[in-house]
Amino acid sequence: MSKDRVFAESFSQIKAFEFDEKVVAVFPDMIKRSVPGYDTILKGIAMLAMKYIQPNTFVYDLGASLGAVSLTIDQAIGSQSVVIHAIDNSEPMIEALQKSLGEIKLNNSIQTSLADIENIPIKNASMVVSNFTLQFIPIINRAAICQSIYDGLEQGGVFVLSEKIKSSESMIDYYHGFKKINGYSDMEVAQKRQALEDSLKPDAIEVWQKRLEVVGFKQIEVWFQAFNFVSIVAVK
Ligand code: GEK
Repeated sequence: MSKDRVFAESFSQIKAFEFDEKVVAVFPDMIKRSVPGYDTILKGIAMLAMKYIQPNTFVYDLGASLGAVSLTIDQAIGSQSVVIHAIDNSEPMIEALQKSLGEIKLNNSIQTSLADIENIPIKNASMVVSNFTLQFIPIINRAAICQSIYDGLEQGGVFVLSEKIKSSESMIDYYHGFKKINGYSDMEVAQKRQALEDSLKPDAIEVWQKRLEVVGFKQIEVWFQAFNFVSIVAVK
């Protein structure tokens, strides 16, 4: 696995963070060292997939990146004639995902789309997952996407939403300590924080819970939290 050194050099000017070729090449290492509990969250998604996915339905992996969620779900549920829609608007991500899908045997079908998740229709879904993606959508558009997810789910279907959340300065400080333990320098942490400033806008957990309630979800539970990272399960 190639090591993430994207912010290891000192830059005189920090460009906005992008999911470009440089990031794609180190993405598995980056996400594991940056998201507390990433592997546990994938296991939780596998468990929820086994519980909620119905045969012959659609599953949506919003902001699929290199397909970790789609592949985990496919493995977890076995052959169920499900179509997993893996959607991402980064061309290098989708190209790398397509390449790796060509090399493995799947139980179900994974269909990749290079698209903005704000423009894709969601229908006949038994599971929708956004594993750290809605945080990149403009805040003003988040309610509408939650509504389209709710509307596209079958009754009894599940939405799993993982997000970096707005939190206290002390929690952010603890999180930066976690990144240092994972081998990032102070400079890398500071430069990444600056690069993400405009693109990743965290909402408070209460804001997310309310938004999910307003669109119609009845059972909304936080099933994972570490530092300023959470994963919520919402059932229709
Ligand atoms: C994982 N889920 O490994 N439309 C489509 N894709 C988008 C959009 C958008 N509007 N905005 C951002 N993305 C993955 C990790 S990463 C999280 C998800 C992170 C895509 C973007 O290109 C990137 O691949 C992904 O969402 C977010 O479980 O890097 O913090």
